[in-house]
Amino acid sequence: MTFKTLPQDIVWRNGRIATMNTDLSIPYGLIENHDLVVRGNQIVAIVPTSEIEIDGNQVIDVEGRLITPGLIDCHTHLVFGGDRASEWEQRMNGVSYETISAQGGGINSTVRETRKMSESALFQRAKPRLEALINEGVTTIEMKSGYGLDYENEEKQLKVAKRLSVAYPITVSSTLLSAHTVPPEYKGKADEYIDLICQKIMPELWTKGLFDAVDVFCESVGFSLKQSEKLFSAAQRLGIPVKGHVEQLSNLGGSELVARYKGLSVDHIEYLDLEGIKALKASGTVAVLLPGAFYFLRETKLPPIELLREHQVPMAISTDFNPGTSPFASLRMIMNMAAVLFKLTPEEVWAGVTCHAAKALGRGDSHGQLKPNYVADFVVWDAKEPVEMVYEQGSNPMYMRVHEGIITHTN
Ligand code: DI6
Ligand code: FE
Repeated sequence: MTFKTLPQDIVWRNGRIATMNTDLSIPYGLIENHDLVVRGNQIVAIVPTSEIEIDGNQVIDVEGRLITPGLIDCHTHLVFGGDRASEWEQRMNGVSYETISAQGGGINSTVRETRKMSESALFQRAKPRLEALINEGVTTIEMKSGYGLDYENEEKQLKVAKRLSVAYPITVSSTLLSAHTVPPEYKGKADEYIDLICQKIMPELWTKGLFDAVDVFCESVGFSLKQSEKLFSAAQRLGIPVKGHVEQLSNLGGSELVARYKGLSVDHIEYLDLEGIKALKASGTVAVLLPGAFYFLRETKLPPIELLREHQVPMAISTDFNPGTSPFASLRMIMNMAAVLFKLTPEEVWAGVTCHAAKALGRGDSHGQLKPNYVADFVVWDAKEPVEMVYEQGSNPMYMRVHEGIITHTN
């Protein structure tokens, strides 16, 4: 049967198309000799070149290059004030974390700096990082609050994320992470702070449409299981999807909690156990792996990759870009780390930054794969094989970048 295009369609021809279709049982869902047909911001067909009837369309010949879905960075703390380079220098010179904390370092130093800065200043600070990610092929990114820790400053961070999504050709998912740490004015009163989030920050900023999901740092140095559950049940009453920073430094059972609330993702999970994995499988929650933080903190406890694989829990990977534990504005480099440090296969790495990352953002039915009715977000690479983008670092093989059907970069 022949596919007939409409005059305004754009036909992408002669690509090796790594569809990342989860239902195709070929590596990377890679197909050749097919045309990718884009109508407006959507893919309408991927059909054999011999079975298409073209009527005055624009045909773009990519001359045998590789086409993949745009990269999705599903966990970042991109918007913040100040930096922690000097603090890190101290650490590298042997000063202990306790001493640095006692001097006012750590997360709360970023909170102080973020609170001081205006929305415009924060926007300027985030720009180069976002541009770096866009320039290497990222088309969807998640950004968390969590350095404001009061109503005004959490709102300010989320507004910056919104402004970035308007100023740049990129799709932004925003996450409320007010439960990142207890702010100084609530020291020793974590329960009261959780109440503030549940009663004011979350419902009011949700009503303003400033975020898409709620996150918590469930850890002995963050919030307890009980406090996390209180947050999740308040979120559930408002119909807000949840996710969690869990099992990063110890196993509190945060993954099972997220799973019980049918959460989108559990992130970090070095200390995840079999019970947690079974719960994730049952709830369809994505396991988000963050090798940048693992590397930067010189961790040695690996996430349970083999068990996740065995139980077919979808694994995503992300930069976790943040000033304290993962100052890496390169998802490509993180892809390499996921393979080398976490022993993911290159195909798993690709799924981790496309289809599975989309699912971690609740966008699994519209992003992260190349197939009809999906958003036309893709990258044409000056490469033949998907492994090349995992393997070589430092050079940039991005040849063209397409966001919502529109070419944003050409080489
Ligand atoms: N886990 C982390 O690794 C980061 N946040 C979190 O919940 C640390 C963020 C920071 O140090 O600023
Ligand atoms: Fe994080």
